[in-house]
Amino acid sequence: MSDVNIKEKLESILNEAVKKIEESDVPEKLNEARINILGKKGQLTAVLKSMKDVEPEDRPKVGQMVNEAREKIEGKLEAALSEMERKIREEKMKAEVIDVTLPAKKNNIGHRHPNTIALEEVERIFVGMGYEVMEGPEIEYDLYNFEKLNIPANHPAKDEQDTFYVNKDIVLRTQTSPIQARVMESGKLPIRMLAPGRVFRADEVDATHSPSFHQIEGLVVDKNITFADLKGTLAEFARELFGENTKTKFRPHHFPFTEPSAEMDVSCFKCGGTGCRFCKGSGWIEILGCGMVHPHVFEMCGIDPDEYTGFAFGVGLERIALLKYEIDDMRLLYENDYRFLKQF
Ligand code: 2U9
Repeated sequence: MSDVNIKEKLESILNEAVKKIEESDVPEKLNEARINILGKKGQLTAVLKSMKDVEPEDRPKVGQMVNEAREKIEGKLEAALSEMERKIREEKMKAEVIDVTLPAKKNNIGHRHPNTIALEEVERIFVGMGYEVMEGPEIEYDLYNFEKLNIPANHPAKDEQDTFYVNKDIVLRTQTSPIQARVMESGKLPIRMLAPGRVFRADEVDATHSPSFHQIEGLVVDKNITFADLKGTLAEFARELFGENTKTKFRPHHFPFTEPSAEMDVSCFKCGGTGCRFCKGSGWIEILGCGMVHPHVFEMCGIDPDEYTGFAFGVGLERIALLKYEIDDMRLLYENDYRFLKQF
């Protein structure tokens, strides 16, 4: 090839290179152009390889022409790349503009559920009186949920209408009492415990019922525990929960697992007992069930009823939350709407 031909070839490569560089709009395309021209199999490299066909005396001149072409192309590639990078930086800066005068974005950290607030309050009161908080399985043996609590086979609570059966021996616990039955069986005495947890009953959903709700039960077992201990403890609990002027009243009741049994009412904390819409005019609000642990329950859980006595109580957690926070529909507690939850 003559040096004139090579000069023409170099000019055409240079023109094409300029065109390709100008057409490139992203660094990747520029790189493609670089490989096409200056790469191992690139056009300019091909010209260099053809130097062997050039007359020896022309080689220095041709070599110089090739080098000049390479330098020009490299210069243009470099200029195009730095211009592209400048534009990318500029766009990024525009997109990321920070206005330091804007108020900070608030992090939404959620809110404790009213049930949780009420549970922690009840736990605080009883832990303060020396109680321990214990948990147990939500899926229980019929034996612990009913049998050991003196609830006989023909009791209405055992009906399939009221209880979710997994099979004939296993149920979704209908109360948290099986926790206490298990603790009593473990044989460590005395006992002062709180048993909170989720329970299940085959109820239709309405403003006061749900197939899954929560209970807090309590149990005290020791020598010489009397009904006076029960009354004193629960009256103190009511005063701490609803205010120091809260009065308590115990009405006789029946539970299979306690004898005698009672329901405890508290004086209405809205009207102080004179009667209002909140307490439906009676001045009293029913709050919990309680009683002295039935001797038969003690026997079935391996405790001698001649040596030990005890009292137990049970309260619906949702009932406490609804009362304390004046919520009139239990379903609101299960919807978990943040606008509702954050009010408490
Ligand atoms: C053992 C012995 C006795 C737990 C008790 C109640 C009374 C009671 C209800 C309150 C509202 C259930 O959620 S509710 O419907 N509970 O009235 N519970 S005495 O007695 C026990 C528990 C365990 C071994």
